[in-house]
Amino acid sequence: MSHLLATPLAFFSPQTGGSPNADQIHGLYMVTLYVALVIFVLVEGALIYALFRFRARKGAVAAQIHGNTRLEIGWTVGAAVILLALAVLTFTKLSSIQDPVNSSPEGEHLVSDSSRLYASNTPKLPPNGKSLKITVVGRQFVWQYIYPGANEPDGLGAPYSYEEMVVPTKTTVTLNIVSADVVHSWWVPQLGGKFQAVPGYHNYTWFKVEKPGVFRGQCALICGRGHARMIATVKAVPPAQFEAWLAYQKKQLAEANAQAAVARAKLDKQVGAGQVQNP
Ligand SMILES: [Cu+2]
Repeated sequence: MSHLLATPLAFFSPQTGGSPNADQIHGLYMVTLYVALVIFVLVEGALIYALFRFRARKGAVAAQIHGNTRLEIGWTVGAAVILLALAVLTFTKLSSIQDPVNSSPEGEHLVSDSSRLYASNTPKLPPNGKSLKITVVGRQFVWQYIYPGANEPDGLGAPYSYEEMVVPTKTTVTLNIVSADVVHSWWVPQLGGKFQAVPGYHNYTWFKVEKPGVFRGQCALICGRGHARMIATVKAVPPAQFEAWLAYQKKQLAEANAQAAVARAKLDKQVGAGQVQNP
């Protein structure tokens, strides 16, 4: 029964399979969907039965009924009990959605103590406090990702990428979501819930991808003319491949900075240092 229903129901349910928090959201949704399905069948079944059984016939006189107290109390209490049960279930599952899990041994060497780098204590951290921190910057109209590995304590020289975020599998990634201009919304459905990128605020979420894959998302809040182009891709690769990629990004950035320094020096000579704006 459940697998027969699985395909059509997957159409109505949140995407899943990328990260444990997305799986928990999906599980919770499915419980509600099954309960709703049973109620739908019962209500519609009773309606169709009544339409057929009590349809107009020659000589038939409809019974005049003025309410049914027991029935009315019954469906009120029944609905309240279902609502309460779903609320209790949701609250018991909430921590497994919000709280990151530890990284697997394969990703252990990529994570670091996350608590000390946050100014506030709002972000949820894994039990061991260690995660791979990536800052997500929403800007009109592209997502930017800043990775650990800065040369300076103030964060300068950190590797970054646009649009496609590369992450290691088996590793708990915590996201610090910010905005450089207007409000955007970070959402890669297979990796969990939706979070707003608000100027001046930090929002935090996490995911942990088990198997290599590509997960797609899209800015989920209209943020201006280029909103439709503001796509997001998360590419999960094995930890070793991630390290190689990160090293390559750093190398490319260093090379680009070196070239820029040469160009800047040349410009200084030509027009004088004071004339160069935004070097
Ligand atoms: Cu946007």
